[in-house]
Amino acid sequence: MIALLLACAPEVPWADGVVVADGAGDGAFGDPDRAANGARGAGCCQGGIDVYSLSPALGRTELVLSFGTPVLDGSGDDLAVFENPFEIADGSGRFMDPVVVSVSADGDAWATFPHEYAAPDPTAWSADPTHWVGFAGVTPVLLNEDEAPADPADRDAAGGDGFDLATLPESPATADVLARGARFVRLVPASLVDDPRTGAAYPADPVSDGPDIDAVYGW
Ligand SMILES: [Ca+2]
Ligand SMILES: [Ca+2]
Repeated sequence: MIALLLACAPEVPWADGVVVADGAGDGAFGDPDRAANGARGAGCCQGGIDVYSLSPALGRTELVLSFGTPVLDGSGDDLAVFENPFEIADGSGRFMDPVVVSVSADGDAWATFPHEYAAPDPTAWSADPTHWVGFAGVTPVLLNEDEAPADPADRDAAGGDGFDLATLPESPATADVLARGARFVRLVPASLVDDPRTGAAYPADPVSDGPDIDAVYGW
């Protein structure tokens, strides 16, 4: 019966399987299913709350989700990550929690999307979104499955950060993704990833407690 129900479950355009969520369960935003249930963004100027907090302080160092159907490399972007960044009311910049995004065909070999922190001082935090190139967790989320449905592939309508499988660096993992599609997506807080410019981890906003993942869509 369970197998029958699963077989009949409607296909959703977002990654709806939680594969790895170490440290999940604590706190108000400790349920990783909130990252696997579609996006419920809160618009330009406030952070959505239908999210899983990928908080390094709580031992949450990565989140791995799976797609029901592998995402193939089509024209332009192929997937989008929705976190909960927002414009700061006083105009001083954007509240962001940058995320490094990787994909895999088999959940074992990973290909990471190119990313670069282009701030003049790479050792200091910048609230300018143009300095965070190729990261997720940068663009506010307009798509809301309940209140503001939108094409997740339309950046102007949906918000979020788009990624193109064709931009992955050449590697065996990339070749596998391009041949079979991306079945898995891995999200890691940038504050846990070393910047080759500095040899140290990317800086985080001092008031941040980690990225809040709302959803990842593929098409
Ligand atoms: Ca593509
Ligand atoms: Ca969500």
